[in-house]
Amino acid sequence: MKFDVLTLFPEMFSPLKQSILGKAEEKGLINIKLINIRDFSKDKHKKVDDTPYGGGAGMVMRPDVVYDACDSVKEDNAKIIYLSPQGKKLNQQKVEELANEQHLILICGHYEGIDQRVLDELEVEEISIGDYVLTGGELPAMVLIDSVSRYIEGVITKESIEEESFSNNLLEYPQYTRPEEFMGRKVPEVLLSGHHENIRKWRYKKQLEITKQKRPDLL
Ligand code: 4GN
Repeated sequence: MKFDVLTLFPEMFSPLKQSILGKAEEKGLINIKLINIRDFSKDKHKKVDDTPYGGGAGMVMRPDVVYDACDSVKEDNAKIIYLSPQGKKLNQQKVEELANEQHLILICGHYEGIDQRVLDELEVEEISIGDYVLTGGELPAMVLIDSVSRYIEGVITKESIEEESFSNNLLEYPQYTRPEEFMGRKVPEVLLSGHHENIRKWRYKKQLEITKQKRPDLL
């Protein structure tokens, strides 16, 4: 999976070099390219934004600069995504769909947003990570990259994907590790029994209980 990220702040993406995603990129399972939108400014001061027509607060990112940045990475099979609070809400199903793509181009807006004409011209798909406003699209882009990368073969084990929350529309069962007793709290007996069928049944019962208690809307 190839991710091309168009941003004014490429340094914000250093967390993706860590841990599981860092390993995945080293192994060549995912490829994250950061494109600095500012590099496509034709202005001698490298200006990328201007005041909004019609007046109002803040600055708007220019369509020509964003277009040229996108054009530098665009291929026929690429899906172009704009991270915005107005987008369709990201969920596990959407994540799975996106993981089937070959090439995602993620556009990160800043300030008051991007000139509408370039978003229309590029036929972007607008995606939101939740109903709140952030200072830029960078954190949402990282959330999307992380959630999608988990579905790429080899990034995490198949079992982890299958066992996780939402895969059967239930939340996960509780996990325990050593020590067997912590501050007077014991690990549930069945998990020490080695009886795989009983463990499976107990975990499923817990999933139902927890989902009913914490997220009844999922049932
Ligand atoms: C996306 C972008 C929130 C989301 C954003 C979200 C930057 N905030 N909920 N902020 O996924 C104006 C320009 C706001 C882009 C946008």
